[in-house]
Amino acid sequence: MTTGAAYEALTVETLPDRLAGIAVLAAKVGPEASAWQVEEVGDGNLNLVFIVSGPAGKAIVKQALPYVRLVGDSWPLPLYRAFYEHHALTRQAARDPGSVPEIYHFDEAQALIVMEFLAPHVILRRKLIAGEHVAGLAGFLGRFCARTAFRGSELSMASGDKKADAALFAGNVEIPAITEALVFTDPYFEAEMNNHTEGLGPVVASLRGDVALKIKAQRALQRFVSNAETMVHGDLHSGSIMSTENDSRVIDPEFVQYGPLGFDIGMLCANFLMAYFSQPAHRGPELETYQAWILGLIDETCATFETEFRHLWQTERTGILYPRTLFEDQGHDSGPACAEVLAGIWRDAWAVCGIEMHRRCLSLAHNADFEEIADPAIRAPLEARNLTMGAALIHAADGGLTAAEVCAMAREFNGKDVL
Ligand code: SR1
Ligand code: MG
Repeated sequence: MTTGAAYEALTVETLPDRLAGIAVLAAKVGPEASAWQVEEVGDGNLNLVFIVSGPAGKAIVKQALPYVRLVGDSWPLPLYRAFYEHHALTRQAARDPGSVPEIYHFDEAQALIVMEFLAPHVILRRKLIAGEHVAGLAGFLGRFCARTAFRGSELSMASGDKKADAALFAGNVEIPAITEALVFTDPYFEAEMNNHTEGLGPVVASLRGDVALKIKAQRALQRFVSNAETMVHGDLHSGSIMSTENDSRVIDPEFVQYGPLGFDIGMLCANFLMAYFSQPAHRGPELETYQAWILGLIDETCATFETEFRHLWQTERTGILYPRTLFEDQGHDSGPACAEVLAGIWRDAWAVCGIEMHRRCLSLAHNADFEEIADPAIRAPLEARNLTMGAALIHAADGGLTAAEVCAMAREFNGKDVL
């Protein structure tokens, strides 16, 4: 039993003995810890992830390491991120039931969460690289983003509850600080940990020389750190989603914080766009059809987000913001107010989208969509399309872009020889 003991990272060898006393884990996997099989499968940048299997079934044990796994112990990182991930998962489960894995047990001192083993789910990014389809994905993600955004904000929550939550998550300092630097700032100068594909030099120089772009990226950062509108997942990319051919869940909200309503959906769309731009290196004759499917995902995710957000506006607007007392009770339609809130969400979302497209090619943590293209001569021109579209998005974000316009931009950049 781990409770009360000083933190110690688990290994496949020590896990059965150390976690044997967790009744709910024994119930899920089997009563004899000596019969458990343990495999460490963490392929993310930060944590240990174990699959524990036994005669009764399987469970996941996720444990934070006291440093950034991707870099090593030269970059310490607080264990408290497991505490915030646990609280985020609890809230996401309440705000969008069935959207996240079930939590069985949380041990704060060991920074570990025992949770549902999702099967046969795999990381969505792997499916997008493999050219697989996921039915219902856009609807699921559009609803997830809308429900967690709306229900975590003062559009819905009592002001005191929202303030208490914002105060709770305000303690998550170092993890969002990674986003503040790696996502919003490092792409735009020669930061120490940056790297980019050879051959991209001219594109990178042009982005870094674009002062107006840097101002817009910093403005987006200002909103990210200062606009505590809702509880955001904080790292909603295709590696934070697990899917089968027709079911999906969101995982890994350790980057949770209070932030702009449009942050998660913006980051998500960026990862769809990067999947789109990388496809020529991964697909054969089905390239066009598959790329069209990815753009359809963006369109449908955003349309579902809007529909669900408007629905919640009509049915669950119980917070202090845009109250019925001020609109419906006065015989005034609140539709224009909802439209204005949505317009602000999309302004933030498309700016974040462009910035995320930049950081995944220029900053520390690249994504497999591009990284698994072994030949830099193939990778660089695809990344160049992605980078230049990212810049166009950031510049255009304030102009009331629609998802359809963003998809049209993607088609245009996909046909460009940028390098
Ligand atoms: C040092 S952590 C790098 C990245 O991994 C996480 O998944 C986040 O996306 C973070 O930016
Ligand atoms: Mg993660």
